[in-house]
Amino acid sequence: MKPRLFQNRVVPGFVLAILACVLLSAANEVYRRVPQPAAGGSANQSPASAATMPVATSDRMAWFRHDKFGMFIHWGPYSKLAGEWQGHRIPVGTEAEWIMQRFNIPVAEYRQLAHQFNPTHFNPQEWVSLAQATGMKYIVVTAKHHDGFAMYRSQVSQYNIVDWTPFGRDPLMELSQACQKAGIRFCVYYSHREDWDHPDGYGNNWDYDRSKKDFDRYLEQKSKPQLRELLTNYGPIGLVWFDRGMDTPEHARQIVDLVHQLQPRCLISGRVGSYGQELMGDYQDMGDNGMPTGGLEEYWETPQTLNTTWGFSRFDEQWKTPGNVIHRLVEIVSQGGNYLLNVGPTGEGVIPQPSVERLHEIGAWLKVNGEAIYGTTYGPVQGQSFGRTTRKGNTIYVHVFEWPKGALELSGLRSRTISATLLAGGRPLAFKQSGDRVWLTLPEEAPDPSVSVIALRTE
Ligand code: FHN
Repeated sequence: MKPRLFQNRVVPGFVLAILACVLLSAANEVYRRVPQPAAGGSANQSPASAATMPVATSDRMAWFRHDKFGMFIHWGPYSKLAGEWQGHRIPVGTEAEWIMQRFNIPVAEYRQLAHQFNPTHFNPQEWVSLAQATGMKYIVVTAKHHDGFAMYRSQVSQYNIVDWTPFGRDPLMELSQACQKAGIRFCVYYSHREDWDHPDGYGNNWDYDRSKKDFDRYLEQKSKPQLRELLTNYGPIGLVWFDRGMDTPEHARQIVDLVHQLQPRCLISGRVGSYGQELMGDYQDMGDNGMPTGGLEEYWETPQTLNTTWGFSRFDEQWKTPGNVIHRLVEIVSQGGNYLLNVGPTGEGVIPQPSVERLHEIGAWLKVNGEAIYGTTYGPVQGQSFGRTTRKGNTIYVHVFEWPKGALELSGLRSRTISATLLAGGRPLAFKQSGDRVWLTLPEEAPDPSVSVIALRTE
């Protein structure tokens, strides 16, 4: 039986329905019909005719399998609040992007706050260069989070960064172009079910009366048309990161079909909907910050924070160390997974300095040891106390967490070792092999304080 990783969180509900009618009609005003994309699309779009062409899953997954490491970006009007609203603080350890829901901020008020969102320091090239310097190969940016605010130019609703804020720029367009130029895969997060702004969206039961919601209306008025815009106007999209599942398999199927119709090569995250044994997306997502426990048979990914929140909080200083992140990366990749590591830019559009510093250190490690990560598969030798292994062709990469004194013993090898080399510095190591056991002679000092890697070329 295939393991299932998706965890759908239970949402706390508070019903404050006093303003529901007023807000319902006000919010409806800004949702309007969007012109359908013309068949064929523009030069950088997937042609509509390609929609009918099946693309083999393994072919579509090739980049995902190879790339291993991506940058998650949670950014929206909540970033400006930075974890505090009217003196109420989001406790450290919980998500600052949930501030609207946590304090039941009325839609009308949150909309006013969003009016003031003006990230004038946003520089897409800087973000993309940082991702590159970190060794990240794809970027997943929030096009719309649960607060319902579109971080791109949307004709579906004026409630978007171009029409609603003094900023007036389309950061997703700028990021997609910067990504394309740099050779980084551009991907979007889209909250397809949860929407606290739309009267029929899931999750806001403090402004809107749950019993009056028509979820299909939300899907047709907002979720699907906005996805259509994203998949039509922003060039090739590597994957759409859906979150928190869907109410029914039928609705999830509609979303999947829509993506496939517009961009057949685009991948779909597992959280689009998962029903018993049926995975509707292309790969599994673990729970937030989840680490594998072994035995995973499918393509999978784990989204993780660098401190404890996704969206920016000025109170959260609980940063993971670069060493911890490198350990996680190795652990994840040694079990065949991908690591999607989050940054939460500020309301001004700046990635916080503690994140930048950590990412540079991780990037420095990957510069030396990247061949033991990218394009590798499960390690052939699992469950070793000293560290982990990955494999590419006939090379086994031994990632040493605990550097032993003098020699390292490795058991469970099925082939003869031809050479052993430290990736840091390229120094060859003496070794002996007997059956499935290899003894490697090590220098006294670990070349890397976090994880040192030895490449074993085998027959
Ligand atoms: O509710 C979201 C949360 O804000 C964040 O986007 C994470 C990222 O994996 N996903 C949801 C919770 O699982």
